[in-house]
Amino acid sequence: MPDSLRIGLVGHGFMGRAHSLAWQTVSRVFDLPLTPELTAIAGRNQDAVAHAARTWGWASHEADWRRLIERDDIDVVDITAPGALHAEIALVALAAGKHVLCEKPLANTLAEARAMASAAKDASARGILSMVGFNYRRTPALALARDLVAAGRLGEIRHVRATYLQDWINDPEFPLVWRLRKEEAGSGALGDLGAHLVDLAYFLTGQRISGLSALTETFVKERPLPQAAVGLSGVGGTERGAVTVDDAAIFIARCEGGAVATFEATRFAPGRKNAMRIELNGSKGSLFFDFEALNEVHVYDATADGARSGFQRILATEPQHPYLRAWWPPGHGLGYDHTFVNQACDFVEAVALGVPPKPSFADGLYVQAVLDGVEASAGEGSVWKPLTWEEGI
Ligand code: SOE
Repeated sequence: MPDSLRIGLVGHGFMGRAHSLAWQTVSRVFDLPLTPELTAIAGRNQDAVAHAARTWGWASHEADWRRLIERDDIDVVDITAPGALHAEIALVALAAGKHVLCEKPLANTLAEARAMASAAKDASARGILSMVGFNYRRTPALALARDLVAAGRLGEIRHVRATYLQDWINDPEFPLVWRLRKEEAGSGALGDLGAHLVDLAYFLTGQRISGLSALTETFVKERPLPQAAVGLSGVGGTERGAVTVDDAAIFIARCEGGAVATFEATRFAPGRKNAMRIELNGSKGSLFFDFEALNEVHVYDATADGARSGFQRILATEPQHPYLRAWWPPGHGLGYDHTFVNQACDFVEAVALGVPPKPSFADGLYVQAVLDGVEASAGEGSVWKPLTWEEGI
């Protein structure tokens, strides 16, 4: 029986649930050198974290993440708390000699991300490893797309075209949850959705962004406070608060390898629930991926016989495709949750081998620098060519 890897999870929201499922499942699917154990989960709300421990199979629970990190029966700290807590928890965990998996984006600010990347580099010299949870990299079709680009199948990459569209706050009466407050979330659609696009563009092409121009918009400027918050103030449900993050972020960029790119992240695309799409155009061909059909990647070979040209739909479910060695027979498909199980597999294998996993905190710092650049560019009003025209032309 492989040795245990004792996990301590911080947070019990959507990501806490996804990570719990992944830790429960990963050693039942992949043949791993270490077996993750769900040792403890930490959260501020005692009733909620006790319920999460029972429901998701954690052996114990803590009211304070600091107490969890102090325990000598914890090897890994998995951070799924809101972004405002990422830096403090990661720095304390690394100093305590715990391996760290931190949800994306790495931090709420560039300064925090720099401190985390520096601490992770020092910790790595002591054999303490860390990774950022850009889970979409673990979608087999996207991992296959990366391999095709790395093998030169698209030639020189000239365009990256990435969009991530949701609509869960299109209703102006949706309450002012933590993701809509800068002090908790750092940014809005930009950091929550745009961070995935920035990381994927680098993951797929190996090219980093060297410069950009951006705009952001907040369509709904204030919202009703969440009932819990109102309850605390004792006032009836009429109190409202200011939205302090972007609802949408759009930016154009140049990449180090010569590609030009467009990025769009919004939570105001009615009907688009989790629609992430990325397309690459190169000198020898193109490919596109749409998360709403996440087992497929479509590839166009510009060097093929014109009479037979067209996009080829590759169903990334063959045993030789990334991660599929452990899953189902061809054509049975994977889902969103499998990206977290695949992520847990990569993390456990890296820890067992003592090899720094990717994406590293340094990769997370790069993404944070792009997010910071977008907000700086948007804040300066971008380089806009004002357009005027005379009526009746
Ligand atoms: C909310 O927008 C969210 O849960 C993101 O935070 C995740 O990263 C994304 O995978 C799904 O949507």
